[in-house]
Amino acid sequence: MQILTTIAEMRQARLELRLRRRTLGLVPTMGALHAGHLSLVATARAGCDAVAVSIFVNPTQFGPNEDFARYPRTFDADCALLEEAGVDFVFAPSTAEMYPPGASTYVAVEGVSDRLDGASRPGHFRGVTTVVSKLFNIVAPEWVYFGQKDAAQVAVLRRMVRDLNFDVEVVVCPIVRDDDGLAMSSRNRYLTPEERRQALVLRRTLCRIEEEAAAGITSSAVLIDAGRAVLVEEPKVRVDYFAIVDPETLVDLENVNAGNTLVAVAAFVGNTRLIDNVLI
Ligand code: PAJ
Repeated sequence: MQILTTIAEMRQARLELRLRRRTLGLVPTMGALHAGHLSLVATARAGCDAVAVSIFVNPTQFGPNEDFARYPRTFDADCALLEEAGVDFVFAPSTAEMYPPGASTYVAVEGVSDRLDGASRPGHFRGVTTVVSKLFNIVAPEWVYFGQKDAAQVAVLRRMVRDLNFDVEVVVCPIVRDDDGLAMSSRNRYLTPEERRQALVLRRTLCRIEEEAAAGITSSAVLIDAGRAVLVEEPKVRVDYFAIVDPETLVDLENVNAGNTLVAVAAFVGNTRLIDNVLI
């Protein structure tokens, strides 16, 4: 496995693959890797000749009062996991490599970037779409792998790929959970044992909605009420958003659209913001 820290090295590696007619899959990450990230890597490994994983804690997607400075950075452990997973390239540029002084160009997907996480975290998705565009230009993968865990991010990035005609196929992988049902996240390591227990209410809420929908309830308002009845079981969990939306536009749905409905929740457990979702 090669660890590349400059854009020039990454471009050279891509060029050599192309000369050998090898395809490349990219898994963008911010590191602090867990089994969720590794499931994306395994899917890429199965579908591409070569796999690149980027590790870059992207400052432009963090708000001024968010956790950029304390975001977990576990580079050596990440590389060990990626080596084990059969990854060919780790692209780990510095902040200055990605954003040289004076960098002032952004990619913004209007509308959809302002919903769900975009509504709570102004500017977040502009940072995501900018860095992912840059990664596409640098790594030039045939396939890129994202997790359904970040459902709003998937909607925004799919829209960007379509609108800007990026020559890359987006593959979305299912949410990986811990045994207790909590969706894996790099931020779970912020949780105290008590907060971790409280956080399980998010999964229980989504399961309740799934059950009610399976029983034939289609009204979003009725389903949200059923979900809220579960959420209040943990009064210390502060809901940020809880919505039933179209998975492509992230616009609220009055009624569940069988097979094409996203139920998404975000909440603060202590100071940690967690998200989870289910497609019904
Ligand atoms: P990060 O939070 O590190 O996540 C990297 C990828 O792993 C994302 O596509 C995310 O959806 C996926 N992922 C995280 N937890 C998962 C889980 N439990 N199951 C399945 N997939 C999971 O998302 C980002 O980084 C950044 O915004 C990035 C796209 C890298 C741009 O900076």
